[in-house]
Amino acid sequence: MANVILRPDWYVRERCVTPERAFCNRRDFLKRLGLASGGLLAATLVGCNKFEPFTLPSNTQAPNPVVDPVTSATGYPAPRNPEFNANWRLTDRNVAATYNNFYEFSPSKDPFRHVGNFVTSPWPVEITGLVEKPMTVDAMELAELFGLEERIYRFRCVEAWAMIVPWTGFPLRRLIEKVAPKPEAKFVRFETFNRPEQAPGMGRTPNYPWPYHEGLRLDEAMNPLTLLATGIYGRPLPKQHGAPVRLVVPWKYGQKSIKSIVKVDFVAAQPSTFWETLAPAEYPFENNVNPKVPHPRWSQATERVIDTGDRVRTQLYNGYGSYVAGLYSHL
Ligand SMILES: Nc1nc2c(c(=O)[nH]1)N[C@H]1C(S)=C(S)[C@@H](COP(=O)(O)O)O[C@H]1N2
Ligand SMILES: [Mo]
Repeated sequence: MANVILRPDWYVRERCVTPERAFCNRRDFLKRLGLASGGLLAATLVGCNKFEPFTLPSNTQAPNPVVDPVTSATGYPAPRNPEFNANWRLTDRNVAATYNNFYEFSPSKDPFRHVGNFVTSPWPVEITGLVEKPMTVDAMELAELFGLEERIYRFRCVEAWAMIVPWTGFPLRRLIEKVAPKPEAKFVRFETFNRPEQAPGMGRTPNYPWPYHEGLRLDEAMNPLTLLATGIYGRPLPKQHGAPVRLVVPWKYGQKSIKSIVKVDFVAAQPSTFWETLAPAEYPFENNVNPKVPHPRWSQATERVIDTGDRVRTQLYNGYGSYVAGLYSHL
């Protein structure tokens, strides 16, 4: 994987393979972004068949209100873990911070416009359920308790877009070992905050099964790849990325990587998930990245890199088979 630099030979230019609809969706998105952000991110579009990536503002050193979180935190930047230091081209951080899924705030890709009233400190996280040593810890204390490191991971949404970003965090496994699960604990259930007054998307979809919730098998949660992330691009998470603490499970579709976690619950039976409850046929609990299993409404064979627009082949387990294939060898 270390030789996947800039444009490996399995890259195909997006215009060769992207369906018309994907182009037009992105064009709308760029148009909206360009109009409402007052030129913060300028997009250049030259016809429908050509895509120019974002032009960054020239003063990239100046604080950017979209991507720079207001809170200060210790431990940044964290040392990069050399095991996850592949020489991949990172996704532009401005693009990553303005193309998000966070339905509590917006069903479009623009949660960054709607997070203004979201309060992320103090932030108690309850770790509970079938454990010997339940605890409640503020997100600000996680760095001191568990340490922080940086890891560059591929990230793949079920909607067939992808990015490569440096997360700051620590293996969830460390937290699990600290609370000591009882033998009956077989799954871990995660829950997001429930504050419609701070999250305008919630009130607009009152029939959704809020708060957002997700789950992993205990062995998946214990896998060394599974991260609790508090930062991205060397800084604390901007709110739209799931401040102050989120999950990152890089071999599963992005919806498993639940944001702004308030509760981690160790349970005996497989928990429901937000998206599985909404559309069980489309979003099974396991949700592993697999190019051969199409979504009922689209192919998963390829994915679009969000900043360049390049279309690349999707890899089984998002390329992390050497870490996780053993979890599924019974299949
Ligand atoms: N609480 C919560 N977590 C969430 C979501 C959400 O809507 N609410 N969306 C998920 C989906 S579908 C994806 S692809 C990732 C997107 O993470 P990013 O916006 O930081 O790239 O967050 C996941 N975590
Ligand atoms: Mo997603």
